[in-house]
Amino acid sequence: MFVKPFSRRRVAAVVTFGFLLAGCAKDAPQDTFDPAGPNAREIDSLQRPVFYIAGVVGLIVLGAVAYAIWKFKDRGQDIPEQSHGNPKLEILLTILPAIILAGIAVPTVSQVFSLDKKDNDCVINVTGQQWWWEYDYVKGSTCGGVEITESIVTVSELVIPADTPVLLRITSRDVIHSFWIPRLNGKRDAVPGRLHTLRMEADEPGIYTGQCTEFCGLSHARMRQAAVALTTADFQSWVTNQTADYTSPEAGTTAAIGETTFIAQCSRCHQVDGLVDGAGNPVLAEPDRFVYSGAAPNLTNLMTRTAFAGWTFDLISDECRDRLWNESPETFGAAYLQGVWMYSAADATAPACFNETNLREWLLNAPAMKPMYTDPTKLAETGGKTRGMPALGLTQAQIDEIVAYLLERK
Ligand code: HEC
Ligand SMILES: [Cu+2]
Repeated sequence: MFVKPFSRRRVAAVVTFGFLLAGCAKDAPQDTFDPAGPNAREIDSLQRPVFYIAGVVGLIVLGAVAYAIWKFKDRGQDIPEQSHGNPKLEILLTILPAIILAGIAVPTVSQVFSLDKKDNDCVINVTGQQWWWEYDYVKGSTCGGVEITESIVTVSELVIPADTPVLLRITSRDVIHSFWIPRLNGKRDAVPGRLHTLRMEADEPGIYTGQCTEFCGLSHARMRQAAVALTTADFQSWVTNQTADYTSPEAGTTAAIGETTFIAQCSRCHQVDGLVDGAGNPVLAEPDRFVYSGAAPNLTNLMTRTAFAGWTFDLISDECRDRLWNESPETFGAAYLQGVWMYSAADATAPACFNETNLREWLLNAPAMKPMYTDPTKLAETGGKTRGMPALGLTQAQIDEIVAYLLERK
């Protein structure tokens, strides 16, 4: 059957579908209309009235257009008398919007300044890179009473104390990215060579997600991020764990073999703090020699994170993720601090929540999981450097060893 492209039924279907989609916003984890911190609330309290006023103006304009279309429709009547200009109407239509805009400008400008306060001692450097975020907790900062006595470098999942403002200092190593956790604050561009600050605070412990909002290449959609807020006591435990001394796997285990494999295959790009080689020398990554934009994620405590590679692939199973996300603010921290070991029995030898499939797939062939990684045949053009993580041609046995080793990075 032939259907006219703009049949009434089609239009009705599109409109209904639009309303249905709008309904999806309920319970969405990245909803700006559902603020979870003071800054986001301040923005919400401004965007709502502006949205309503704009909505009313929009309805009036649409109504006037519809009326004019209907009233002056060509019914074969004479061409109306031609006139030019209507000073009264023009002045009115200039002054009215000017008043509305001035009315909106006053709270907007004052809010720009109030959101820009730099009134806290918890400073975290945030660096965007195709296609993940690096966080560096500045040594000497105090976050919710917890002192950061040595720098902590982590990836994608920003852990902060709840009920405490943190100051993010945001930049980029390659192209422009934009940092955005909708329920906690507005967006802030990450521009190479510039430092932009963003003050952020979460009311309660929990997990707040976001994503890069500046198109930054074909894996832009796979550049996500999360902020995890913990009580001060839990945040202290997190900091203690992140700065704990390195422990080598027990000799003779698969993980111990994995340590050697890791040094051979991975540590030229990835830092694991405290790792030493067979001769007892520190193993230091040199990602600037091998990665186009200069860095690779720090893997010291990989298993304390819940997702990886731009927070795109889960490191925990769907079931555990649902359970974690539904924890109350009181119980959230205890589960989160266990990483992939959350919800495991105390005597468990294997973590209950580990999403092994995703990590194995990644180690086997990362470029297949994120578009626009460097074509390995074109390495000459980039001076041997790759964008993203290369496929290393590992055997299943090597992957087993490395996974066993990484499981102890908790
Ligand atoms: C040539 C440099 C390079 C080598 C070698 C390399 N990687 Fe990577 N790896 C990267 C880069 C760059 C990323 C970030 C990719 C992204 O998110 O788009 C990454 C991401 C990862 C991640 C995700 C981390 C996170 O929290 O987001 C893991 C896990 C990982 N690599 C493990 C390994 C292991 C294990 C090896 C050795 C078998 C290895 N990598 C070898 C460059 C490298
Ligand atoms: Cu980006």
